[in-house]
Amino acid sequence: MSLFRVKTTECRVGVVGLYNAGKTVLLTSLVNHLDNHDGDRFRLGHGKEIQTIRKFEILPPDDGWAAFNYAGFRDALVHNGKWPEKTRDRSQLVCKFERSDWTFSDALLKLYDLPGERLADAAMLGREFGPWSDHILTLIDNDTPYRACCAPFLEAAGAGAVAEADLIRAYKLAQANLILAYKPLVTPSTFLLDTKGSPARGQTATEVVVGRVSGLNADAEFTPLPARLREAQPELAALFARRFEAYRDQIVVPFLHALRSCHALIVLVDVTTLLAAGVGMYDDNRQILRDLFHVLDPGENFAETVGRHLAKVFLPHTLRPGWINRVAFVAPKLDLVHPIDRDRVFGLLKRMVGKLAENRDGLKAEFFNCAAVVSTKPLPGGDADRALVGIPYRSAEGRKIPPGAEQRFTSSPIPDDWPLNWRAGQYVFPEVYPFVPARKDCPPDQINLDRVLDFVMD
Ligand SMILES: Nc1nc2c(ncn2[C@@H]2O[C@H](COP(=O)(O)OP(=O)(O)OP(=O)(O)O)[C@@H](O)[C@H]2O)c(=O)[nH]1
Ligand SMILES: [Mg+2]
Repeated sequence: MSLFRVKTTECRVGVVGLYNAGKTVLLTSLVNHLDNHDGDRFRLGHGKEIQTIRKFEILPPDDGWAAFNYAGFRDALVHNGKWPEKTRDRSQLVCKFERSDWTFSDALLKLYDLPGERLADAAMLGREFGPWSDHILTLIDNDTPYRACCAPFLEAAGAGAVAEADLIRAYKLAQANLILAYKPLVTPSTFLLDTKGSPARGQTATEVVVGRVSGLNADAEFTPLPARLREAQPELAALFARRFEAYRDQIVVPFLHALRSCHALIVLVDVTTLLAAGVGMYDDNRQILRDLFHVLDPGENFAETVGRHLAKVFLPHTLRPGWINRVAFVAPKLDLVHPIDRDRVFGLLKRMVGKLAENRDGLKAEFFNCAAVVSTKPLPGGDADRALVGIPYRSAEGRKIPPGAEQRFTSSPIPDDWPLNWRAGQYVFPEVYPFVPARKDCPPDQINLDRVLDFVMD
């Protein structure tokens, strides 16, 4: 520590978003840029002057947390041209460094990664079984595609008296229909990604349900229960309530408490996937973020603002209280969109989640369009048909293909505003292999990732 660096400023940042939104890639690229910082390629301090990072080191994670596998992800990206594997459990990366624009303090940054599937359970926090059931059933009732997917369950739950096994079977079929309709609000989320990290697979609902559980394990399954059934079958209601509570305490509480104690959140909203997957995924993503903001309650009142500033100056970082007062909303994978459309991605992001931020008192929110690992180039002269160049990752039929030569592909034009309705497949943004220089100390090209970090560490 230099003579003037008399303290450490701890900054806890949670990264959240639906599965496949780009959280793990963003974190891997971010840490790679901090580890091998080049002030020209990763401009901190709001870009006014070139800033430097010194003495970067990775520290062990806090108790109870698995370490984020930065070295493994970075190695796979570089040497095998592989994107990181999907996240199966929550993890944390702790690192320490000095920033040239921070004169009196060095930085202790704690970053949290979790599987996107778990966000669908956010509504369980702070709710008992009855209110959670009502919340989920109201969502189903008021959404036509949801009602259609959940028809088997609604029918079973509407019968006079129901057997536990029939209800669970019907709910699992309904959840499988949701997965096949690209609707991510699947809860309990262990149906989609079980506690061992194995994801649901299959082409039909009957295939998807094989071996899946709706709860902690096969002996602790539950479903939401309508108020009428909770009254008519109190033993079943009590049994499901016990299983729900065990699930909530083991699966949901640990990661939501960790997120709640963060100073800042990076909320990824994958605009390209929402356009590609249809209006149902857009609606669910908004609902999931609404539920998440309800339980995390970001923002602060005047007393908390004063308390936070005082604590920053007078308390050691280990005793400093934490609550979320900054949220960076990020539209990732910007390199999959042609440069002439990139401002529109920013516009769509703001349009979709702007209210979420506005409605919170004392919350500082900013919006970014961003690429963590730029893996395409615009084709010169290809503006009119949005032509890009990259190494294709999937065939036209959606099968993964081995890495080959760079190819020209086109991405869909981005609309000025969200359409009123659109179907899956109407917009296409082909996946590409990552482009990461083999030289380990040369991080990938990024767009606006530096601005995101600047904002959340401010
Ligand atoms: N071209 C491009 N693709 C990206 C970028 N970031 C993510 N992707 C793509 O998005 C996929 C998912 O990224 P992840 O970071 O694993 O997503 P995640 O949010 O961690 O997903 P879960 O672990 O399932 O919650 C990757 O496999 C890439 O195909 C990017 O900056 N550029
Ligand atoms: Mg991940």
